Amino acid sequence: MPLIQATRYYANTTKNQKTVEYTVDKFPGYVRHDHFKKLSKEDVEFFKSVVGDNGYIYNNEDDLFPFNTDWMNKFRGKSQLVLKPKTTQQVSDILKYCNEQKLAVVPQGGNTGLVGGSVPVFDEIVLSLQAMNKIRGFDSVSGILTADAGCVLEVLDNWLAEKGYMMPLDLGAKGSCHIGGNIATNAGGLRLLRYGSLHGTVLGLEVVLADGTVLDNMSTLRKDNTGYDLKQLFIGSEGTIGVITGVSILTPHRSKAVNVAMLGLNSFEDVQKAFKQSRSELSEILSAFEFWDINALQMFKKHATPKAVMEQEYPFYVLIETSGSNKDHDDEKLTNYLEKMMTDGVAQDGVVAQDETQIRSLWSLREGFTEAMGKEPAVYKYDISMPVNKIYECVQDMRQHLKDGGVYGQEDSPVTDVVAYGHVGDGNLHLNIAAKRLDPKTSSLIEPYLFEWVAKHQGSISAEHGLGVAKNEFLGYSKSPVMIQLMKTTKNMLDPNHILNPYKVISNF
Ligand code: FAD
Ligand code: 2HG
Ligand code: ZN
Repeated sequence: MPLIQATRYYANTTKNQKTVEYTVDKFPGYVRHDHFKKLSKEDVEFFKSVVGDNGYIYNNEDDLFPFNTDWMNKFRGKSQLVLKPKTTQQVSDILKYCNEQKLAVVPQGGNTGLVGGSVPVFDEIVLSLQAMNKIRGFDSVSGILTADAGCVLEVLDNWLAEKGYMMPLDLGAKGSCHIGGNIATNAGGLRLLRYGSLHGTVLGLEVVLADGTVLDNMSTLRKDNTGYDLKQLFIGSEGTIGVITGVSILTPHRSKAVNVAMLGLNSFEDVQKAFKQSRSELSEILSAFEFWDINALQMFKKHATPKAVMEQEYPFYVLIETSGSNKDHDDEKLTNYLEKMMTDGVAQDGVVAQDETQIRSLWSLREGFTEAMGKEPAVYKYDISMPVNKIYECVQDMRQHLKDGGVYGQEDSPVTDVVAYGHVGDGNLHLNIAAKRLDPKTSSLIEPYLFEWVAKHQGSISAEHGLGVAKNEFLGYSKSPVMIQLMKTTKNMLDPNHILNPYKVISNF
């Protein structure tokens, strides 16, 4: 099975200040909480005394723009101040002051979040962790890494590679996202199937609470059953109850043998068969099982230099990665599996990467869909989880629903495509609806229809990206009233003045 070489896809992510609308203009309905103070010159003077002359950006529209605008160019705030503390003590001094003065704050990592959680809605101060980027320590026996929260995921992974270890998570945004941001969003990514969620791999956290208190829970223990596991609260809390400043994380050994294959299939039924079989045949060496549909491939080709990785096109594709310690053993297992898939008629075609460059090429196709979608005039982005056998039913149902609603299927329809990709192994679908523009009719056809569908099938309205401002009002589709009340009680207890990331996750108190 030869690989037809794919070229790496680099997107143009240059943001254009003039064309990105403010969140409050685009999505009217937000009201600035009037108990928040407006930033004064005296406040800025105080912050300068904490972070020094190079630790802030104030009142400079151009320099503030990248911190005010999210990765998708969909959400834009109006902050006049970005703070870049270098130490946990500085974060503590900043939050203590903000809490006393009732100044609202948005913690920000690499700003790659996809639900508008990392940028202000109004004039909240941006607290960027980018200057807190030091590795604190590494135990090469246990594989436990301690680091500042602002370390970039890929930088950590490359650093660990030299020691024969790797980060237990990987995602397309690895070159920009921070480990603190990953933890704050409880990011899943491409290898959750193998290494599990951050709720398992994070061993300890250092968190600065809203009033400036430093919660030092930088445990490097794998076992510790002494009461409540407080760090878990902050994993996936999206900057609403504390600022993560330090991380202790368990890292696995880097696999000596990595193989990547891609299959072309005729149906989602076949995708499921291929997945089921991969679990039994590849078992302990299976490290990723990803899927996408033909629409995703075509979207990629529309925005990137065309690259045919297979001569013919198929309705579905899967990317399978194995990671093990014995190349011959893994090659044999993968070959047997692929041959079985072909002879059983489950797969119609397949390619296997022959070297590291080809492995990267296949992965960059899978990782490139988000950037390709980002080049469409408008995208309705959903990240849902459900039983695996429902994943494509959901996509087909949405296509039909949008056609029935008169917004999809005709030359002049506002919706141009309904694209699906995701992490099959995690029951996680990324449903992306491309449109000529965001319009109220299409929005009201999709929401809450999709969330009702997901809830009916015992799914989650946000599998891995979080709620931010994009999904917060729909929390009730995935959490019961009792759970939401407990979340509110927790928020009120840890951040009584609601200064941390207001308007996100839980909108009303
Ligand atoms: P930001 O975007 O800066 O912030 C995200 C949220 O976390 C915000 O609410 C912010 O307030 C909060 N936050 C950030 N840092 C801290 C901190 N130190 N303390 C407290 N709160 C903080 N996600 C997945 O789960 N799986 C994927 O496969 C995946 N792939 C992606 C691919 C691309 C191309 C892109 C652009 C995004 C992808 N994402 C994916 C989205 C994902 O949530 C993020 O990329 C990542 O986890 C966010 O990290 P960040 O440092 O950029 O955080
Ligand atoms: C992925 O798995 C990311 O590629 C992004 O979670 C998903 O673009 C998306 O919707
Ligand atoms: Zn994903």
